Amino acid sequence: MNLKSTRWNGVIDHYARFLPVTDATPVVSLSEGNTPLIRADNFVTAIGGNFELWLKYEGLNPTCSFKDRGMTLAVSKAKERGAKVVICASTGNTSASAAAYAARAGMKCVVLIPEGKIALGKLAQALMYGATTVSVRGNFDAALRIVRELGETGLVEVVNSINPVRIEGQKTAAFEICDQLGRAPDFHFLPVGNAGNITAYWRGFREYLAAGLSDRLPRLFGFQAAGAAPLVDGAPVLHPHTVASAINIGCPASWDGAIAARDESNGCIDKVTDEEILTAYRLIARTDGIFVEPACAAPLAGLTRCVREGRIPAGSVITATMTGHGLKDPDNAIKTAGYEPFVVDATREAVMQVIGL
Ligand code: AN7
Repeated sequence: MNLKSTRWNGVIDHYARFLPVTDATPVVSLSEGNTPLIRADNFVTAIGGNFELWLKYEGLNPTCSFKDRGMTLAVSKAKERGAKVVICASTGNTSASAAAYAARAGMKCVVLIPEGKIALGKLAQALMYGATTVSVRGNFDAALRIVRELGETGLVEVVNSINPVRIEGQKTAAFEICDQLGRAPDFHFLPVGNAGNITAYWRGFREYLAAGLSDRLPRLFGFQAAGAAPLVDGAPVLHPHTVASAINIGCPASWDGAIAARDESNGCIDKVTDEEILTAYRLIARTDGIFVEPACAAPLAGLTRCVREGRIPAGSVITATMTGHGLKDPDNAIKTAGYEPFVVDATREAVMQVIGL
């Protein structure tokens, strides 16, 4: 017998040659990455398209968002440097991920979140992993400003995507998409908030092409929420607002990276309304059984509009990042579902009546 282990040991282990690590780097991993690429034909039919749509379901990472790809690297490098405290500002997912990886590394974690503006599941995660959780009376941009200032003291290690190794880790999602498809897609759609991820995907797709591991570059189509669309409007938004709390960001840190990704890929960055986001959010759950958080529905809403405007050539191969799991945000799910449970007496007849039998 010659059995070979197929165990997945995380993105640093799998893609080390593309990442800034050495044998001396203490790898802090939760076996993140290797998330499924799921074809969503029913959604394509529902929106009247004629192409392949593949969803990179990043909600199946260890803390249920794509942030784990960058956080494994950020925390490993922080540990390598001997840091004792990591800190971040977050709309929720970065804080959940930082808290988990810091716990695993035996480091203290401090997270700054905008008071009352993060989804319930994400708050539960930060608290449960034991992060010092600071609710700031202000928005994400204000919290990030404070984190930048604290970073300059040298006393704490910032693990927001202004830390360049975060972007390095996140580019592995583009590698995986190429590996899973056996090619690069024609288009890649994704939500845009602080703009680290669109920057990371563009770097990943380019590096894979340069290494001879893919055959083309996709056009990147990023979507912001209409109430928080600084990259589309061309100026920071002072008071951003959207139901998609993950991307409620008025002044993206990776502004230049996002614009370069858009322009160099012949792509676009556009905005969609909260109403369009919620429609797509519910639709993808109903048509294909894929439950994502509202931010992920921004690119799906954008794709819906692109189809309506005839901008997607027939037969295209399209991928889209579903950045976070639907269970992160139970409040919006229950509000948007449009159904409530039927409450009945505990009898067979009562249940049959509800079913209509
Ligand atoms: C589900 O957690 O910025 O454009 O502080 O959680 O790379 O910022 C989250 C962002 C998309 C946007 N989808 O990605 C944070 C944070 C989800 C997210 C984005 C976020 P970027």
